[in-house]
Amino acid sequence: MTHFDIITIFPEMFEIIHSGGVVGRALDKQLFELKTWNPRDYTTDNRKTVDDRAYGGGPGMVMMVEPLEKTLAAIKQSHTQVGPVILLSPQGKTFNQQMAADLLQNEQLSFVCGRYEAIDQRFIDRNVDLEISLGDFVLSGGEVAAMAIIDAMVRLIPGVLGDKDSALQDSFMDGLLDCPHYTRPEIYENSVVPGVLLGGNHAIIEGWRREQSLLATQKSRPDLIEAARKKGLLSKKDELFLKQIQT
Ligand code: 9D3
Repeated sequence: MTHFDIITIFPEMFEIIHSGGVVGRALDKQLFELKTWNPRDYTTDNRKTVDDRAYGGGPGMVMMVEPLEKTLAAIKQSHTQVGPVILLSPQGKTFNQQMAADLLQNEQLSFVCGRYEAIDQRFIDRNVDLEISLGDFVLSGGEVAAMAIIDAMVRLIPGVLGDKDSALQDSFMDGLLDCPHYTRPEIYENSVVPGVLLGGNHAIIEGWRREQSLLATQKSRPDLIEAARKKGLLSKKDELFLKQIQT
């Protein structure tokens, strides 16, 4: 069972994980364990200080080494087997589905959520094994990123999703974007459901869905088409369809 240990000065943000949804249910079923650790609990001054001004000047505060390192020591003491220490950071490697699967091989993971402008580099150099970013945009801290990563990982734990959802996940793993989906009513105002989906011919429906996936991927993520091609995931029929739509 994977143990997620999260270092954060905002542990309340993680309470949302317990309430409802696929991940909340997985927690109830004890399919993984999640614990938050607050660096303020590992301070020694009356004000519980975890940040200070930057050497060299400049705006913004920097998270101090000692409270973070003491928190990490407490985490390590609480486990017989410890895994990598991951810092959520805009400087990190961009997260993806493959990283989610790879990280799940660990029995325990420690996530460090930064706040303020930065973390003292000595904490990073001495303790962090891997830095992960969600992408090129600015968040207020690492907490939302840690939740996104844990959500992606928990979905991959056996027993968390039903069989139907697992199959869906596999189809995402073939590297293309999903096709459009429809449910009742058949006509909404003037918008109709594509006729092919009402015909009941499953081979034709699957062919249409594949084409729609290729179309959606070509339109918003052409890089994924090229990646799928390199992995040999595109058939002759797929290539013919892509040639047809490029004009
Ligand atoms: C605007 C502030 N930046 C100065 C150049 C530095 C900065 C410090 C702290 C930017 C963001 C943050 C807080 N972000 C994260 O902790 C974070 C993050 C993100 O901002 N974007 C994408 N992924 C991540 S993972 C953690």
